[in-house]
Amino acid sequence: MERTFLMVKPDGVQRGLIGEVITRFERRGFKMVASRFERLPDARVMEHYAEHVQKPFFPGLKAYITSGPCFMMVWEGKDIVKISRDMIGATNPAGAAPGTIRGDFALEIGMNVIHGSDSVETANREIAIHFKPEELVSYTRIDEQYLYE
Ligand code: YYY
Ligand code: MG
Repeated sequence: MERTFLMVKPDGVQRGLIGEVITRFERRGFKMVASRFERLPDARVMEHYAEHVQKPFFPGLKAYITSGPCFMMVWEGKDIVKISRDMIGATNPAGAAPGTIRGDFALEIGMNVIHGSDSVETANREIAIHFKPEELVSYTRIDEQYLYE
């Protein structure tokens, strides 16, 4: 089953949106398989955002993402990478559709509430950066027989 890495960023944590984010993914039928609440160490920020380290916005991004704790999660379900990106909405909340997390809760590109992996390959890379294999819990959700045909 496909997995993705999701992270409520410091603005989402400070604004009390952890529960809102979890509820949206739970109700869609996805299954949380790992989580951790922590302030990200610098080294892991560099690894996580390796593709952005050289970009002009990176110093601001690094300061923001380490400004407070994040809520890190691994979620599982059919087509979760694409569906979760659709649920999260466009990177710049100004262009994020209403009904998406960013479209409902954010205004600016920097503080956009949540991170989600953008491809299956990225998801596997990001899960490995933030979690050990033994931290991922395998279990059956009781409603799976009414979610999967
Ligand atoms: O995957 P996603 O979070 O939607 O966007 P990315 O293009 O990967 O950028 C990561 C992160 O960097 C974005 O969520 C906000 C921030 N950022 C920024 O502050 N300014 C930009 N011009 C582009 C991205
Ligand atoms: Mg990205």
